[in-house]
Amino acid sequence: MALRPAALLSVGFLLLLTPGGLSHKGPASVPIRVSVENDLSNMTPESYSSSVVEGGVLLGALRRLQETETDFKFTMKEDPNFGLFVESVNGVAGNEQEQTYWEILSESSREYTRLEVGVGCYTPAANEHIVFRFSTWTSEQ
Ligand code: B12
Repeated sequence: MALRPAALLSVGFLLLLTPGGLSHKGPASVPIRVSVENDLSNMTPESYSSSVVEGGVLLGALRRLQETETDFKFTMKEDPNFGLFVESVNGVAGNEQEQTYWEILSESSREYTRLEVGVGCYTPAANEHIVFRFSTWTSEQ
């Protein structure tokens, strides 16, 4: 049976009245965990919960974390070729002379995988565990 124009209009109004019916909800939020490890300075590891918008980059989660957690802070510098390089986390900065830097890893079942891009490009998956580990680099890296 074909719906008459009046009936179609009523259905349209009902959809508009339904909570969230035709409204644009925006992208979903994806939870992630962020840990900070610094064995070089013998610091207690810290773990935080954050989130990115679906398809969003890790940088978004770090910014959100910095806004909500008083004990999490980070700084970055911009590289002309590769984008954003994390210089310091929680007040500890990498050092050219000492060959230290913040390595970024993804942990799953105690397996650590080094991210292949920086925080401005990496898209975390839901419930991913990102680890910032203060590390030393060698000239081969
Ligand atoms: C050496 C090196 C490093 C050294 C740099 C130390 C130093 N002072 O030399 C260290 C170990 C610190 C490093 C770290 C990382 N690196 Co690196 N690195 C390199 C490598 C092998 C050579 C760079 C170089 O010396 N070029 C010669 C000099 C003369 O040129 P330059 O422009 O001055 O080099 C600078 C930039 O390359 C910068 N840099 C190095 N790595 C990275 C990574 C990012 C994301 C940024 C923004 C800048 C940057 O540091 C160099 C010295 O200042 C390149 C591979 C390549 N072929 O370029 C990868 C490379 C640049 N690194 C890469 C990555 C992914 C990382 C990390 C994110 C790895 C990780 N998961 O931790 C981290 C950065 C984390 C953070 N804190 O933000 C990727 C970048 C890919 C991308 N599209 O983003 C590359 C291309 C390797 C790859 N996967 O193929 N890296």
